[in-house]
Amino acid sequence: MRESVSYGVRNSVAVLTLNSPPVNAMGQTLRRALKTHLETALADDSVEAIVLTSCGKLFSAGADIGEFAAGVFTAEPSLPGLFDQIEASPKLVVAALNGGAFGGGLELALACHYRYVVPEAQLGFPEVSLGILPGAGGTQRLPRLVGAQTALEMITSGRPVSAYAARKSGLVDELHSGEEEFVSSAVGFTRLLLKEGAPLRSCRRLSVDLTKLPDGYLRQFRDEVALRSKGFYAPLRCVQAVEAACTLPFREGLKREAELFLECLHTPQARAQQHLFFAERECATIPDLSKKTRPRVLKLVGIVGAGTMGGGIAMAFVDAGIPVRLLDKDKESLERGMNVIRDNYHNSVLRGRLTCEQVEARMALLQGTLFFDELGDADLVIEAAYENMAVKKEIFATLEWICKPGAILATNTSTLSVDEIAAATARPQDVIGLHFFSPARIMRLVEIVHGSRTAPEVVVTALEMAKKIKKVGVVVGVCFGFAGNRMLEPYMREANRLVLEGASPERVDRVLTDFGMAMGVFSMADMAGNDVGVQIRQSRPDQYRHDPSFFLISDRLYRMGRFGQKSGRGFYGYQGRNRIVDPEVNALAEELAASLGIRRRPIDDVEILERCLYVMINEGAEVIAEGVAIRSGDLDVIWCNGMGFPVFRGGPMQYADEIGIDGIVAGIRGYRQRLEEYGAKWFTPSPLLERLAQEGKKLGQFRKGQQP
Ligand code: T1G
Repeated sequence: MRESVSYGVRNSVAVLTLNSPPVNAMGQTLRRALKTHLETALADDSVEAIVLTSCGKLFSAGADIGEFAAGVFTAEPSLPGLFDQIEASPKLVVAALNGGAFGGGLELALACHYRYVVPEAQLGFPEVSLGILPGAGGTQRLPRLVGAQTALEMITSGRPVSAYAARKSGLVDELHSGEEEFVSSAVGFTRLLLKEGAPLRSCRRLSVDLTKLPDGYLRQFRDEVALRSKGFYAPLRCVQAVEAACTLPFREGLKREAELFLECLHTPQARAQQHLFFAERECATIPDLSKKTRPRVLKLVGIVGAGTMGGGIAMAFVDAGIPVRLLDKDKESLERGMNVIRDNYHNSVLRGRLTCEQVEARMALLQGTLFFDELGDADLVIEAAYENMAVKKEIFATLEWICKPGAILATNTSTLSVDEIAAATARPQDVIGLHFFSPARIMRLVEIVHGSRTAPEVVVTALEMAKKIKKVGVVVGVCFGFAGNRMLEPYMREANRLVLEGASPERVDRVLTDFGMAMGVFSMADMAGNDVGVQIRQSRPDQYRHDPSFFLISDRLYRMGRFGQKSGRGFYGYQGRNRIVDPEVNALAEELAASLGIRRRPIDDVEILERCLYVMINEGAEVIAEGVAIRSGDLDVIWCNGMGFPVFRGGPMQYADEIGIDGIVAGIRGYRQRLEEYGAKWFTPSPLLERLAQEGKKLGQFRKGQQP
C-alpha cells in the first residue's frame, strides 16, 4: 500500500516526501506518517539535516477540510504539535516547496528553519474563504517573519502570493533555478546551509517588527475589514489572531489563535463556506456520465451576437487565451460591440488589472465578422442573440449547415427550451445550453443545460470549457427557467405580492440585503429593466405560471415609461446611480391592491424574509425532485455564483439545512393558512421537503433519482 509519506536519505540528509494525492491534504494518516519519519530522522545519528518535500503538482493544500465536520482535525498527532516538534528540531529542517503550499501546508513550511521553493509556486492562507483562520501557528509565525502588514493582507484576503513576492518579503529563502532536479537541488541547498553553519532559525524566537507600522494601522485595518466583511465571521478573527502575534509572547499567541480558530470553526458561516468549497467541486460529478467520456477539442469559439452578453462571453474566452470570432448581423452593432470590449479592457488597464500588452494580446485573439460562414471551422458556437424562440431557431438552422461536423452549437438562452432549439437542427446531439449570467465576463456561473438528446461528450466539453474560462459550470436539465431563474420567480413573486399587501419596495429590499443578498428584488428589477421583463413575458404568456398580481406593478410602471435605471425611474427614482425612494410607487401599490381586493396590513421583517426565502427553497426542492438539478449543492453553487446569495450562508439549500427543514415546512404550512386564498394557491410544501422533514434528513443528503 502506498505510504502517505516516503522516507529516504541522500548525502546524510533525510528526505521526507508527502505522497497523498491529489493535493497532499494533511489528514490524520499523513500526520502519523510524517511524525514517524521525522522521529526516525531525528534518531538517526547519520542524518545531519532533514528536507520536507512532496510528490505531485502541489506541496500541500493544507489540512484535510473533510476532517473538520468529522471532528478528526484535532486528533493526534495534531498539526500544531507536529509543527512544534519540527521547529524544536536540533537538526536543520528545510521545506522544499515543489509546488503550491496552502493553509497548513504553508504553516508546515513556516515551522521549518528554511524554505526553498520552485519559482512557479503560489503560497497562501485561504482559510478565511472556509470561514476559519490558520489554526496551526500561521497567524503567529507569519507576522514574525514578514511583518504585520503583509501577514494581515495574506491572512484576511486569502489570496496567495507568488514565489517571487514571497522571496522579497522573506517568507522563503531561495528560489530553485537551473537544470538540476528539484529535490537534489534542495538537498544541495541544505548541505550548503550545514557547511556555512547556518543557525536553526525558528519564527517563535522572532518578534513582530512594529516599528514600520504607520500609527493606528492595526485599528484602521480592523475597521476596514469589519466594513468589507459584513456577515462573515472569520475575517475579524484573523485580524485578532495577528494582533495577538503583535502583542503576546509566542506561546500565549498560539493559545489565542487556537481559541479564535475554534470560535470560527463552529459557526454556520464556516459550515456554509466549507459546504460551498466541496459543492463547487462536486458539480463536475455527473452520475449518468461515464468518467471515460472524453471532451471534444476546443480551440476556436464563435459567438453570435455582439451585444452585452455576447461581448461579455467573448471576453471570458479571450481572457483564457481562446480565440473568438464574434459575429453580428450588421456593421454598426458589431462595431459597437467591439468598442465596448475595447473600452472594458482599457478600464482594466486604468485600474492596473491588466497591462497594455496583455490587452493587445487579448484583442489579437478576437475577430469580428458579419458572415456566418466565418464560423464554419469553430469548435463551439454560442448563440447570444435576442431572447426570442423564432430568432434562435433561425440562427440554429443557419449554424446547422455552416458549422463543421462535431461542432458544438450552444444557446445562451436564459429560459427557452434547449430541446425546441435543438429540433431546429439535424444534429440535436451537438446542441446544448450555456446560460451565462450577466455580466458574463465577471459572473463565475454557467448553467450547462443538457437537452434530452445532447451527447455526453458535449456535456463533458462544456464542463471542461467552464473550468478553462475560470467559471463554475453546473449541469441542469430543461424546464422553464432551468434552475436559477426557476427559483427566482417565486422569490420575486412573493416580493411583489408583499408590496401589494403593505410592505414598501425599499423595506423588502432592505430585509433581503440585510440577510446578505447582493441586491434587493426591486433594485435588481430596475437594473435589469422593467421593459426587458415585460417583453419576455409578452413573448411567452403561456409559460408564466404565477399569480396575476405578480407583475401588476412592473407592468404598470412599464406603461408609465418607468423602465428602471435606464429611464431614471422604476421602482425607485434615480439621480445618476443614486437610488431614491419614490412615494408614487407605494401609492400605485395601494391603488392596484384595491383593484384586486387585497387588504393591506402592517407586515414585519420576519414575514418578508420567510415568504421570499421559503418559496425559493421550496421551488429548489421541486427542481431536485424532478431531476432538473442533480443535487442541492448545485443549486447553492448557482445562487451564490450567479444570483447574489450570500456566500456566508452557503446557498438557499444549505441555509435550509442549517435552520432546519421542519421549520421551513411548518412555515410554509403556516402561510398557507394565514394568506387564505392566495396562501392556498401558492404555499404548498414540496413532497420532498415534507419527506425530509418527516425523516429528520437534510437536503444535502438527497441525490437525483431518489424517490421523494
Ligand atoms: N482538504 C481536502 N480535500 C481537498 C483539499 C483540502 N485542503 N484541497 C483540495 N481538495 C480536494 C478537492 O475537493 C478535489 O476533490 C481535489 O482535492 C482537487 O481539488 C491547519 C485549518 C489547492 C488550489 O483551503 O484551494 O489548512 O473533487 O479541484 O484546482 O491552519 O484545491 O477531486 O474529489 O481544487 O488543482 C486550507 C483548498 C485548508 C486549500 C488546488 N487549504 N484547496 O486546486 O484542485 S484548512 C485550502 C484549494 C487548513 C490550517 C488550516 C485547491 C488548490 P475531488 P481542486 P486544483
